[in-house]
Amino acid sequence: MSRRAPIDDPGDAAPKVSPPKEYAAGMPGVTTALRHSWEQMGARRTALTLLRVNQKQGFDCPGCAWPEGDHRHAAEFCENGAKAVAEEATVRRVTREFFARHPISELAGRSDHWLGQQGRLTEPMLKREGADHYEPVGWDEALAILAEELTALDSPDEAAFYTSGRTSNEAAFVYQLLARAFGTNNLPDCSNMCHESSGSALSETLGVGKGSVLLEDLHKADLIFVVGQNPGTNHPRMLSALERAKKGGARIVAVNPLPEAGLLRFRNPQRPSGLAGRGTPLADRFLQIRLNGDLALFQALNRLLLDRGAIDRRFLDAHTVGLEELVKHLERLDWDAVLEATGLTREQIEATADDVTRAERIIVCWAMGLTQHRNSVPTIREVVNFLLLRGNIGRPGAGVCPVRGHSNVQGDRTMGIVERPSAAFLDALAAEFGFEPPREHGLDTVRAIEAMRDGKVKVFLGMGGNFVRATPDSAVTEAAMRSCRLTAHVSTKLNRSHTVTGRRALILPTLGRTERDVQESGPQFVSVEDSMGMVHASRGRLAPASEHLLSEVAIVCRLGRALGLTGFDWAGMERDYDVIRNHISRVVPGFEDFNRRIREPGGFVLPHAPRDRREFPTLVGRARLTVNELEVLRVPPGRLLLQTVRSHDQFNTTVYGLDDRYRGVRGGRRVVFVHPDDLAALGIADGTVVDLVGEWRDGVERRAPGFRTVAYPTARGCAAAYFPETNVLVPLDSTAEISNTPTSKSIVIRLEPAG
Ligand SMILES: Nc1nc2c(c(=O)[nH]1)N[C@H]1C(S)=C(S)[C@@H](COP(=O)(O)OP(=O)(O)OC[C@H]3O[C@@H](n4cnc5c(=O)[nH]c(N)nc54)[C@H](O)[C@@H]3O)O[C@H]1N2
Ligand SMILES: Nc1nc2c(c(=O)[nH]1)N[C@H]1C(S)=C(S)[C@@H](COP(=O)(O)OP(=O)(O)OC[C@H]3O[C@@H](n4cnc5c(=O)[nH]c(N)nc54)[C@H](O)[C@@H]3O)O[C@H]1N2
Ligand SMILES: [Mo]
Repeated sequence: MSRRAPIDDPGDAAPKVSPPKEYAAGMPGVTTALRHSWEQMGARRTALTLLRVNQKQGFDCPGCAWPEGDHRHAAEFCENGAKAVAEEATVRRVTREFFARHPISELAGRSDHWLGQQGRLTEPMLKREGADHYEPVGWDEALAILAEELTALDSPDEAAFYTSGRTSNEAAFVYQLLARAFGTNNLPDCSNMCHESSGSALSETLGVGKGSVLLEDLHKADLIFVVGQNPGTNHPRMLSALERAKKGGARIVAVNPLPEAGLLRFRNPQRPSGLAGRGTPLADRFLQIRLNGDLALFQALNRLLLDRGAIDRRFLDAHTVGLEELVKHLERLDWDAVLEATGLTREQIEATADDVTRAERIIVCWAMGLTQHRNSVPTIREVVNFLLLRGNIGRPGAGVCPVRGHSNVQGDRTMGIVERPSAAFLDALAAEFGFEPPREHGLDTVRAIEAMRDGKVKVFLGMGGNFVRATPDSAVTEAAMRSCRLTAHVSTKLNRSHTVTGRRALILPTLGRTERDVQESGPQFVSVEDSMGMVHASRGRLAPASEHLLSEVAIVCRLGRALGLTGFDWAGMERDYDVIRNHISRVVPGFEDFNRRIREPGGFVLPHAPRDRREFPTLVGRARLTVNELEVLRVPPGRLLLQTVRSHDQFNTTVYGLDDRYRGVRGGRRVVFVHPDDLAALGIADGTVVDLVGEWRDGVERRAPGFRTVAYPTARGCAAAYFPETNVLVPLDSTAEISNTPTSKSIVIRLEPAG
């Protein structure tokens, strides 16, 4: 690890800090959105592009997976959606001259922000063995090299096919088909680092690994929990739904170690009064929980519901198993452990239970604050217990709401991007295409890194994403990538993964959501599935960033041909995406008559048995209440528990800018938020520059150098800093039970004054 700050962000060393904001969006949000867009696109392109985001004839916002309502505003986007669009629709370009000027070794020292600012990739590039530069290469040659390296492997399982969650349904479907036709289920994806824990917990307990609520349910709920989520930054349009729920009388309970601005107050930029007014207070109750305290909190609430006889016996008898064991377990609840784990008082928890017993329709929303801990799966199972106890699944205004990240991460899974496919899915694929797909389970993200490290995976192909920056244990992961024979990335923008290469490397530039996709049969559209199981079409209108771009679908189909995978209609699927959709309609349940229904305005909603019929397709045919052991995560004295979060100015590894407006940070990202009393106890002043040093059982020193301490009202004993700068601290083998998700929200660290 180098101790120097990134060479191109001089301001990064000295961020300016002011008190955090108490409300989200409103006028500052609108002006920031427009400033970013103008900088990247100019005024005319800004107007043309932003007006088409999330419209029924437009393109799906490439930002988050929050659904669009039925009544769309002319401007159905948010500040951060606008930044995501501007990032893609930018007029800046990365050309062959750029790569001639900048050796790869130099690019590897640039910050994520600088790399992203260079603009859109314009033509395929190849790094030959031993070279320190990328050079232009034609598509045919690029795909021939990829095919040659894949074919030369001793086994198809020596390849890994990664996917990030922006890939459309059509591209995802052909991509998983290609991997399986080639012979492997090695399909790691960003979900492995994201909502895998939710999928694991929900499939086991409810039989479906997705959320059970629609947007209108949020409007009808009378109590909404927002747990481990920062919607003001990451799902800004969710605030409109919460505001509407409140107008209808709902109460909101926010559970978070940080007093996030978006949870406290909201000024709706879609309404004139929202720009200047005081805005709507959102959270009625703010539970400032310690990191990792949520299992304890929900267990305590469940115990109180039992004590008060406030459970729905009829529902439980008719639809669930496991009540007796759960009751026995909760009777032994250790309140001291609950208070220690949560950092809350018994009164706060009792008062929350009062909210619960008064509510008829409850929804629990959550995101990464619940999914990225060692005990995430048990924690989410306990949330399911909580909802089941009062019959809050499968009726209007109630249910589970894991809020997804990438705009099509849920759809990619539905299309078969999963390393452990079900037998039913493989059977359907076999029947449709007349081949025998591999049955052995493949590698998830963490296992793929281990396999590269151990020389067992030698070719890496990334469909989008930024693998070396998004994954944990940066030093280990970078070495693993460098040991590959070939690393190749289908990308829109330059990122760090292009600079940490195997012996040979390829950059395969592709169309973005905002762009026209014209194939031999004419203009194409693609489809996506949002966080609530709504499937709809997305059509780009802008001219492609370069004439040399291919769509993701075209790249995959041409690779299929280059690999000589016969018996698949690669050319036909590339020519006309309707052909792909016809295949999907026969393979994936819920997509019957896909081509007709996707053309209906607004699309269609996928079936969800628990939501629609209170049927639970688990192994036992009923919803399962589960017994989850409460273990308090104790941190040694003088240490803190660190969570790694997003600033307001980034999309995962894409850094838009160096500000985090709501948290009061400007002009820098190397900050660590710590409670003032913890700083005092450690004898470290606010504003001191420290190294963050990870402590893990393997004794390896993991150090993230040069972070400015910021005294901040977070929960005691907890710290927060931004990812990806802190990924170096997340040990590769520190993962969640069952889901194997890196524990990016609970890392034990110490602060060392920088030398
Ligand atoms: N603008 C923008 N939008 C995005 C993204 C982006 O980077 N930028 N990323 C997209 C993606 S892929 C995803 S997955 C989502 C992520 O959306 P979020 O999950 O909102 O993202 P994080 O920044 O990881 O924030 C985690 C939140 O959980 C809280 N938290 C952390 N640990 C705990 C805990 O133990 N308990 C509780 N109760 N709370 C905790 C943190 O304080 C923080 O508020 O957003 C998506 N949308
Ligand atoms: N420490 C820590 N680590 C984390 C997290 C955390 O909270 N803390 N969060 C995790 C989560 S939730 C996630 S989802 C992962 C994200 O992991 P990834 O999905 O791998 O990362 P992104 O930063 O979203 O990927 C950005 C890149 O995608 C490419 N791209 C953008 N649009 C397109 C497109 O339309 N097509 C193609 N082909 N490429 C495109 C661009 O080149 C861009 O540089 O990170 C995880 N890592
Ligand atoms: Mo995510």
